[in-house]
Amino acid sequence: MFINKFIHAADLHLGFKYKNKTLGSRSDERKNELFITFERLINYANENKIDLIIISGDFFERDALTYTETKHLMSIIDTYYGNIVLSCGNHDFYSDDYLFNNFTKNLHVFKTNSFERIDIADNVAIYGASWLNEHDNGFDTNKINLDKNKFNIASLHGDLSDGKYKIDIEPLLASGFDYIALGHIHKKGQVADKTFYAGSLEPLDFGELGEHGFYEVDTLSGDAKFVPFALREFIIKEIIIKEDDEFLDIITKFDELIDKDKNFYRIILKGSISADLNINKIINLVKDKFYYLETINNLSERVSVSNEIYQKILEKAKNYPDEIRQDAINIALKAMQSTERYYED
Ligand SMILES: [Mn+2]
Repeated sequence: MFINKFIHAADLHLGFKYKNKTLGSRSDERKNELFITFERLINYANENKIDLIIISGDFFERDALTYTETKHLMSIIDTYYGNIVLSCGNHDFYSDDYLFNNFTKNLHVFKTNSFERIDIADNVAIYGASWLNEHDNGFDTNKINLDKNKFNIASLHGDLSDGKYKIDIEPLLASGFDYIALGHIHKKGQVADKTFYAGSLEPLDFGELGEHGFYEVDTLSGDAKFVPFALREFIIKEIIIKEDDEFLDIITKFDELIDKDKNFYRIILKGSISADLNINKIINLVKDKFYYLETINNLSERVSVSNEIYQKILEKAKNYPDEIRQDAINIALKAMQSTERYYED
């Protein structure tokens, strides 16, 4: 068999539980969507004739995945004509009682923390290692003598910078791999020569902004193309409200946000708002346009009195002692404000 293309994905975290319902009423739906996207990934690979999927760890949540979910996962894998190669991460570390042992023919799992080689095609060699416990794995990553007639892939789960998840990338770079597939950091991107983090396939929370998906790698050219694939994005945006913004201006600022019916939005409200306007009422009016909306209110309330009245208050306050002057001004402004509104009505 000859493999033209393969997919590098990581950090699917299937079975992930939103403790304390951190995404509110969308928590259970999001958990389910992680499975849906894995199924979409398999369909994508089937439709595009991609023979190989490499998953660089945290495929599932070892502690959380239920028996029913495990069976569901197996049934999805069974629909794939190609092969999946998994190097386990800290969330799905390998042990003898591993869930997937002896269940699926086309799922190949690295079973030690030193490099093993899996051959599933004539032109490709896949090296990888797995986590054997939750902490302090200590990969053995020595320089490897590669068969340069093949496209050599390495797959690992960990962090290139210091810390307990550290992996030493130098021996791998020195070996001359054609592609190094990493997992653990949930943000996609190239981090060294031919070395990529796929990022989480679906972002899990507001700590994982931006596009999410997988890399599709061509074994002839060596090109790695990022394919955006996640169903939703987590977006944090500021809305700045100006003192003279009126009700409709503020509504428009919410309306202008894109894909409101699809993405997870966290809006940080900044600036100042006229005291005549109730921001909570406005949020209640717009929130139905959003799939998910949470707001952080950093607004300062503007007191709306005419300049003439404001100057009068300042004039009176001059006679007050320094310590209480500002408080007196605020109290007077609040009082005048209600009076003004009364007459306006
Ligand atoms: Mn992870």
